[in-house]
Amino acid sequence: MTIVEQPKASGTTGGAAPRGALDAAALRADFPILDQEVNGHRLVYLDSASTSQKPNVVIDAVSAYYREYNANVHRGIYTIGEKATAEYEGARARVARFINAPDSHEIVFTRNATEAINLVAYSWGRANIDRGDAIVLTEMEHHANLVPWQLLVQEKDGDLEFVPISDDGLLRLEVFEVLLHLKPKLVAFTHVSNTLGTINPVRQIADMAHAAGALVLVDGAQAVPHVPVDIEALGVDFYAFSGHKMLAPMGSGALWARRELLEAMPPFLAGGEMIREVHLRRSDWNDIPWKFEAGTPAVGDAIGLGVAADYLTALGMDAVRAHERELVAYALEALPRAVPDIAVYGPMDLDLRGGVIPFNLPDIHPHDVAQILDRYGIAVRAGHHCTMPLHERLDLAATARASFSVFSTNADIDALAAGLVEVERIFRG
Ligand code: 7TS
Repeated sequence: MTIVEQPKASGTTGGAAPRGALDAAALRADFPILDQEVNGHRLVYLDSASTSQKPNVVIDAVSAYYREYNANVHRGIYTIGEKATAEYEGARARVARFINAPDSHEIVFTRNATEAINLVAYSWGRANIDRGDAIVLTEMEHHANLVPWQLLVQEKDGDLEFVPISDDGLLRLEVFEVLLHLKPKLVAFTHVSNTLGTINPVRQIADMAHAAGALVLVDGAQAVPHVPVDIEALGVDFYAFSGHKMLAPMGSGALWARRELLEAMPPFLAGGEMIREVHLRRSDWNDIPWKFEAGTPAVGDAIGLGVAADYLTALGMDAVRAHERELVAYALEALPRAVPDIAVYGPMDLDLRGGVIPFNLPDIHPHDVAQILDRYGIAVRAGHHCTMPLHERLDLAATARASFSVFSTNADIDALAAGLVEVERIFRG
């Protein structure tokens, strides 16, 4: 069995040597999907904000689970069942280490960030939000961190308030300060915007929210794959993220929450696994985190998530961040050079921006842009990226979006730039 070994990433110096810069070109060998042609061209995958590609170590770990020790967890008296349980719980410890969570029992495995946020909205939210209570969100939230709160306040007759953004895509904290006078019970916001790339000042916002008596939930779906995340340093109460955006399998994700909150929260989904004792008319709940993991979990996917976390740690999240910062700098220069009339949105300060480039070409619908780019093997997303209110705020129907991961290179951006020249040639003749 292979997966207990620490994954090695080929783009690192490895061993105990100081972590160097990330060699994305070398790293690409770890991602088998990249070694193919699409429509006669090298696949240029620029949609990692939707989902990242998966390295061999993750694919192999999932495969090893199914080939060698597929069994249900927390039940087996037999060897492969014990092995599955040990690897599943080991994955929880790996994920906890990755985000510097103080206690691995504070990690609840979920299917994705959406489920993690819904868990909080249903469990904590329904127990704690009453008539007239305010929840503060922001204008840049993904629908996953908006709609669950809409449902909650509709049910409870609560109130949603929104921190507006500036024209360059930053949260207007002076307005947030005023909203805190409403004494919200919860402040929930994204760490990194999936549409604008904005990196929000989590610690500062959390400190302001706590000073006003609110709890803080952070949507980390676009942060954990791209910037170092240290739960202790961030000082938040809930942190939700998806595995599939951080090189892990589809269907993996996690919620981190402070132990005392998880212990006080009622169950979300009910059934097997999450109980200690069941009688016909009442039941007792299991300890955390299993209280929140009803039914048979996605064991192989969780194991893959643990391996992905170790893979990113081996690369060094500082190196990952530095690499993506360089890609953004390169793109912000290369794209307008190739197509001078391009409009690029989001903060232009590279310290405040992750690896996401939303853009438009005048009078060309982003769907057409994406479709023509696909002819050249270039994958970008077009649409509202599940941030319709943000697009409304920016007065945009839609945008095209290129987004990066550890395996993205300047050559990918060059291909995008050349593709955009072709788009303009086709549309403008
Ligand atoms: N939060 C943010 C900030 C996201 O970007 C996404 C997905 C989610 C939550 C939901 O993640 P899920 O794994 O639960 O679906 N964002 C995108 C995107 O930008 N393009 O496709 C999915």
